[in-house]
Amino acid sequence: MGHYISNTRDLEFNLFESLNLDEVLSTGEFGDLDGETVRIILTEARRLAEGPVAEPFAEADRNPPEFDPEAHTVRLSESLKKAVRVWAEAGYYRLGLDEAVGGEPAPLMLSWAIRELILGAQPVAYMYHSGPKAAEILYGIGNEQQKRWAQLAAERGWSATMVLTEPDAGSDVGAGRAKATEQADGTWHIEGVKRFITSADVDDLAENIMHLVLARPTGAGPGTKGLSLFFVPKFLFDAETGEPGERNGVFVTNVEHKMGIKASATCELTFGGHGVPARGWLVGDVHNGIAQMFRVIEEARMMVGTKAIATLSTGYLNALSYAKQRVQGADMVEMTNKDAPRVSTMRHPDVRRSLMMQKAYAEGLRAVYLYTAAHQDTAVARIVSGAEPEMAARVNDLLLPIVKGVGSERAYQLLTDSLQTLGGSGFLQDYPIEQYIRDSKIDSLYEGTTAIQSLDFFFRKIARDQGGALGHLAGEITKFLEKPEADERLAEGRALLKSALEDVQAVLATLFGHLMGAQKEPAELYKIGLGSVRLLLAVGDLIIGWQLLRHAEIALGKLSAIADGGSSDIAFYQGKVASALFFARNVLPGISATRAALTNIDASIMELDEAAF
Ligand code: ST9
Ligand code: FAD
Repeated sequence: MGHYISNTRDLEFNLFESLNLDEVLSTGEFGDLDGETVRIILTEARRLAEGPVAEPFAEADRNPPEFDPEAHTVRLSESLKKAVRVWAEAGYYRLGLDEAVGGEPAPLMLSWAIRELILGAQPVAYMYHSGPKAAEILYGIGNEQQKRWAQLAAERGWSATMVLTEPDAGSDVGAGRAKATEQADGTWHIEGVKRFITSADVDDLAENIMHLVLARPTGAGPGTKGLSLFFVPKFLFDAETGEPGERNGVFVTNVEHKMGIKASATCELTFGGHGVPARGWLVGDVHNGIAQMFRVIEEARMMVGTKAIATLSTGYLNALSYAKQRVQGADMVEMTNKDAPRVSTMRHPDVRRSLMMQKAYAEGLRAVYLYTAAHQDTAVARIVSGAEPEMAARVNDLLLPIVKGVGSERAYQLLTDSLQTLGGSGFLQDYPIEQYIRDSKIDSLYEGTTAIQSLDFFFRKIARDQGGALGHLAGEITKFLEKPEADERLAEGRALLKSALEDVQAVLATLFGHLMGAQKEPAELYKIGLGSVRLLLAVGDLIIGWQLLRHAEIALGKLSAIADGGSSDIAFYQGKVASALFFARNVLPGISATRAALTNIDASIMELDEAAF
């Protein structure tokens, strides 16, 4: 068996039983795609992901990209390239992609469900194949000529990068110094050094690379608003056919050695430093770089969160499989009987506690990213939460830092529990979990660290939105709590969810108090900075708890409808009910502790002399 264990049963549950995919498809918004076809697609994509795509996971890790400093090229392992090609040729990436760049109509929640499979099986393969998505974005924001180039790029299978970070500009993108100088022919010359650029070279996976680059035009102002977005191809190309020609002046000048995702080429990229100008084209003929780049960033943040969640899911399922087989010790109730039969570790309460926590977070976070994806299509959002198009976009915006920030933090935290389930064996490279942990640590770092996600969440997604999207979600949670026909068996879970909602509202009220207070006393802002990550995690737990209880209610309904006592679905639905109640009883009360800690935030550490740390 390969390393990757998918959970397509849960994906189907989310899509069909929770998010009403059949009703969504019956609107006709997505052509003649039907439920049966979706199930076949999921089965086939799973087969590919668990099979040839997952196969070189460890090998690609042990044989990372090799950099040739003379030629400025990167060599990738052959087996990894094969996995990338297998996935690309299967064409699942076309689902939900704009038809103008070769896509096919499909709800984005289906597209993300399929992306979970590759992100769990071989995440770097997904990244090496970001070209079509980049082409879609360029098509959306480019001028007429650039739209045509985006189509050529998609047809010809070019790959892509997003190029923001510099040695002195990481979280603070606005500190970027790469400069752009306009030429007489309307093109631009880009100069500067960017670092940590993913897939800046892809060996022979693609004939050309579209670098989407932020740089500051001569005379432009400071900060992010002074940055513009440039399309900089690796090779200059025939504008009509896309046929690559001369080498453009953008070269890989280093490849990093990393803790994880070693198979991903993380490169230093130098523009205009090798005697050849790096020619770029101003995207859309407008100087609006940061807003344009955020189209790419939003896509990538969703990807990173889904990657983390996919990894947690396969980590949990690997741990579960091990615990069912590993025999060690006696059942606790027989702990004094030295002749008692030995049992599998799955019988030990602490192993069960840990596995149930992993299951609850893996499935709860899956529900959250798919609920978010449901708000990326207006027709779907209306069915799922009654959100009109404008509100659907705001809900998606609000949830992105949860998917990315909470998804990555919880996945890394819980994956250490997956490893622990295997005891010492988990520490070995014979099992995939040590690699999962190394590979997933990056998810809380790139695309904006967790601190950055939390600030985005509070200041932009809540305060600037005047609580609109949050109010919509809170309204949905309240509707669930007050449903007249609610199942009594979930009464305790509902009560715990209700107090979690109240706790989160109290934390928000406290932080808003500091925001108001900052008008008179700017240092009040520190209190928000000291509490924002805990707020993000608390809201994440609240939404996970709500989604799990919603799922439990659906499961209880299904259980009473199942006549055949032998159905394998019985265990699946029972698991849904058990994990929802477990999460409500064991995690949601923790939000009260966050409330207590944040009610009276002590900001004195901001006054403390650095020498005292
Ligand atoms: C990275 C890549 O880490 C990781 C791996 C990628 C693998 C894929 C590689 C291939 C990609 C190819 C592309 C294909 C497509 C994608 C496929 C994915 C696989 N929402 O608050 P202000 C805008 S890359 C929307 O004042 P500051 C907005 O226009 C490196 N827009 O910010 C706003 O103006 P306004 C990732 C937002 O204080 C303007 O920014 N690096 C949002 O100037 C200014 O806003 C990071 O993520 C938003 N949430 O700057 C940097 N926020 O207000 C992290 C801002 O008028 N740092 N805008 O609307 C930050 O995010 C900072 O908070 C900051 C602060 C830079 C925004
Ligand atoms: P810093 O910004 O120096 O942050 C250091 C610490 O300070 C963090 O804990 C951070 O949370 C905290 N911090 C910083 N500012 C604040 C603040 N205002 N408030 C609170 N805390 C703060 N970039 C690209 O452009 N393209 C890519 O393709 C790409 N791929 C990458 C791949 C890898 C493997 C890696 C490691 C990075 C990649 N990056 C890429 C860069 C990545 O996005 C940055 O590393 C990230 O944004 C953080 O920037 P930094 O590393 O400079 O950390």
